Amino acid sequence: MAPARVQKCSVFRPVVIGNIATPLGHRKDPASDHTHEWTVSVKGVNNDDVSYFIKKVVFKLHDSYANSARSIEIPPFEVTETGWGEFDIQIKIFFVQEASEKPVILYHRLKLHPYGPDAEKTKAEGGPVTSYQYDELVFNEPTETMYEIFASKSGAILPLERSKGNLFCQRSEQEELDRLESAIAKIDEQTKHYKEKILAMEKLEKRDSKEKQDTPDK
Ligand code: SLL
Repeated sequence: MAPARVQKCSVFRPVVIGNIATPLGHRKDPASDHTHEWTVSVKGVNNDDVSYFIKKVVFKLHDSYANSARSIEIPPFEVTETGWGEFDIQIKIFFVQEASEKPVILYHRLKLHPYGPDAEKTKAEGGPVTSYQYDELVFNEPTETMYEIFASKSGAILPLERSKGNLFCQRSEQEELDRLESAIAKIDEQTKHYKEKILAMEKLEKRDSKEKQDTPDK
């Protein structure tokens, strides 16, 4: 029999997926083309436990890796490897049996090389490169058992401020909203500007064609 579900209820849990990569530097094996060591992971924000709702994670690596589907059944849900190239990692998240949910598939582009505004600096220092993204797993109408489990664990509320090791917090969320708001205002302003420009051009064109009509051919 299908498990009873809590109607009209939605519960979410934040997760952080991504990778850290470090150049091998002097640890590089001259006989191998591998240049970096990296770890891809699925974690809770602030390293919160996620194993009460995630049962296992299957990381599907590039086919150039032996046993490219890595199934991790106990936390931490992560895979450490060495390699030379960046590629998309398919991350299939399986939930605990009580959830009675299908697995969810997310993707992460493995990053080895510095990017963004500090790229040159990070490259020069040879420091680690990180690429993490925040996501929310949503449980619509969770089973009653799962609802009880969620209710017994707090975990949907982000910390107020950033800390070493955790970038995702209420402040970063607010900063993102502020950036979106100012980007929208900028686009509105540009749209207005171009609309006015088009209207002015249309007006000119109308005037020109009217002038042409009014001037009889000689
Ligand atoms: C690229 N499309 O060309 C990507 C492929 C492949 C990454 C990246 C080594 C695996 C191994 C490795 O880093 N593969 O030797 O086991 O950049």
